[in-house]
Amino acid sequence: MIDVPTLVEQARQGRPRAVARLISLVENASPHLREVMAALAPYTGRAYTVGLTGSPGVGKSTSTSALVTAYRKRGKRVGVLAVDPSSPFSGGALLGDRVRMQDHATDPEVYIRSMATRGHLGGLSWAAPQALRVLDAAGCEVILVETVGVGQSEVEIAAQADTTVVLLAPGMGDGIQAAKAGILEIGDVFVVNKADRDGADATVRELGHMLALGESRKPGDWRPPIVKTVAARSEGVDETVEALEKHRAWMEERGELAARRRRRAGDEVEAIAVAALRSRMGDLHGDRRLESLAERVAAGTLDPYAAADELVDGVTQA
Ligand SMILES: Nc1nc2c(ncn2[C@@H]2O[C@H](COP(=O)(O)OP(=O)(O)O)[C@@H](O)[C@H]2O)c(=O)[nH]1
Ligand SMILES: [Mg+2]
Repeated sequence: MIDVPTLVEQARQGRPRAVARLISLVENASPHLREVMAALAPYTGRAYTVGLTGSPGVGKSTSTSALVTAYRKRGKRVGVLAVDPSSPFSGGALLGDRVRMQDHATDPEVYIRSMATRGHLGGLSWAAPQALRVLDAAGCEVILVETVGVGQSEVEIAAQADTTVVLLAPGMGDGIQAAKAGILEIGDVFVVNKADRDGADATVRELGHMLALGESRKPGDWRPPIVKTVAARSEGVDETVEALEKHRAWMEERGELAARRRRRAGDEVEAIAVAALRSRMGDLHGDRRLESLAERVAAGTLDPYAAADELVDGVTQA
C-alpha cells in the first residue's frame, strides 16, 4: 500500500527516500500520481529549472556536477534529474553519470535522481514536469535536468526548463549536428566545453556565426551568450552560473518566466488529456461500436470523418 499523504509530507521535509519514491511513481506512471500531484500542487512553483542538452560525451554530466558545486557554494538546495527518454529502465547509460555525481552523494542538500520515460503514453510532456514538481516541493531552489542524448525527445525535455543550456565541444562536428537537431533554437545559454582542447575558439566562432545567421532579434531581446568551460576542472562554471542568472533576471523582467511556465503547464495538461482519451479509445478497440463503424466505412456507407466523430463522442461521453 502507498500512503500518499505521508510520502508527500516526508518529501516536503526533504526526506530523500520519500523524494525517490515519488519520482519512481512518476517513472512508473503510477495510478497514484493523480493524488500525488493534487497534494504537491500547493508547494510548487518556486524552483528554477535549468535544462542541459548536447551530444553524448560533450560533458553534460561533468558540467552538471560542477554546477551543483557552484550552486551549493551559493547556499542553494539543488536537485538533479537525469532523464533518459530512450530507455524503459533508469540506470544503464546513466550509471556513469552516477559515478560522476559521487562528489555530492553525501550532501543532504543535493537530490540526484535518474528517470527513464520510454513507453509512457505522451510521457515526454508530463513525466519530466511531474518529477520536477516533486523536487520543487522538496525545497530544491535550483533543479538541473540533464538528458542523455540529443535526439528530438531529449531536445523537448531540455526545452521544458526555465533556462536551456546547449553544450558543444570542439572537434565533434557539433555545429552541423546541432543545427540539424534544431537545438540552436532552444539554447538560452551556449557552453563550449572542453576548452582545454584544440579548436575551442574555432567552435565558439562557428557557433557565433550560426547564431547570428538565425537571428531575427528585436532590441531588448535575449541574445544567448557563449561561455567557454573546462568542466572537468570547474573552469568557466561561475561564468555559466552568471549567464544563467542573467537569463533568469531577463525573463522575470519581461514576464517571460511566467509565460514559459504557463506554456509548459498547457502542454502538460494537453498531454494528460490526450493520454486519457487514447486509453479510453484503446478500451474501445475490439468494441462492437468501432467494429460496426469500420464495417460501414469499408462498405462506403459512412465517411471516415463522420465515423471518427461518432467514436470521439462515444469516448467523451463515456
Ligand atoms: N578534456 C576535457 N574532458 C572533459 C571535460 N569535461 C568532461 N570531460 C570528459 O568527457 C567525457 C564525457 O563527459 P560526460 O560529462 O560524461 O559527458 P555527457 O555524456 O555529455 O554527460 C568524460 O570522460 C569527462 O571526463 C573538459 O572540460 N575537458
Ligand atoms: Mg551524461
